[in-house]
Amino acid sequence: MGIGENVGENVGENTGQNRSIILPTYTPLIADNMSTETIGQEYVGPLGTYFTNGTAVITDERSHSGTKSNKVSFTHNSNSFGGGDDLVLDYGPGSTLWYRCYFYFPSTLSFSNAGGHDAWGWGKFLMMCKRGHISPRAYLQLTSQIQLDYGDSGFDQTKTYIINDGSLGNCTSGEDVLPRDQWTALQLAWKISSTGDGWYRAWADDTYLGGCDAPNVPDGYTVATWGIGNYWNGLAWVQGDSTSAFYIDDIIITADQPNTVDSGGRPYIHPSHYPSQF
Ligand SMILES: [Ca+2]
Repeated sequence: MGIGENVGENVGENTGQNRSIILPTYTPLIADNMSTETIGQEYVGPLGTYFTNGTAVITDERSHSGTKSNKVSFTHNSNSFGGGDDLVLDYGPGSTLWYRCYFYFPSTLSFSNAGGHDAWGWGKFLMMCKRGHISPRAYLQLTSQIQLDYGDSGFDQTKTYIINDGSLGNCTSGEDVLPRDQWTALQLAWKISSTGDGWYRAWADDTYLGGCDAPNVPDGYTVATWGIGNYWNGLAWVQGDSTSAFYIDDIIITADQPNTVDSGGRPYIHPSHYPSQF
């Protein structure tokens, strides 16, 4: 079963109160539906310190819950940065962080790039790392072939991978194609360890994309920084009829283990969980 085939009526625009199978009982670190943000202004985040460099702006063009979402834009032939922030506390070995966002990727959105710099077709999306954006960083990445225009073969075949830019290669199969023109929940979890029992796991809606062992973190390494669409390394490729903006809504980050599990019994933030439920 592919991403998006099993979400049924849980996904749709402006659904707001999607049916919840089990209400959340955990306490999140971040839960943001953009309701306190100002349309037309840069996203400031729940702590008021989110850094976007002008690329993330609140809009009412579409939303997953309520009336607002965060519209992230980038430009052709440029490395773009979707922004990031730090959590209040730091999380070291023994902690697990789950990080979930809803994304809306238009069918015209280009995930392609010019092929420069060090990313080679990767859009670095959900990101977690040491406070101050210090590596090694864990990413749920979205990838595409280089220099594709809208309509080119493969343009809509964007795949998902987990990587760690310290010492880990791709750890998911990359067989799952990202849905377009619908809200999709992407989620990355990281069990932080220095003793060999760490892991990464990823989901799209309620589909488990895969996971792998996480490298031991260095001495003194803790996780506090989180980022979205954090960055378009390799220079974005926006040519022909392709477009360069996507939407984010309903962010949840928790170090308190979710009380819902996927079909394999793995704890995760259920797609039906919303910031307004906390
Ligand atoms: Ca919203």
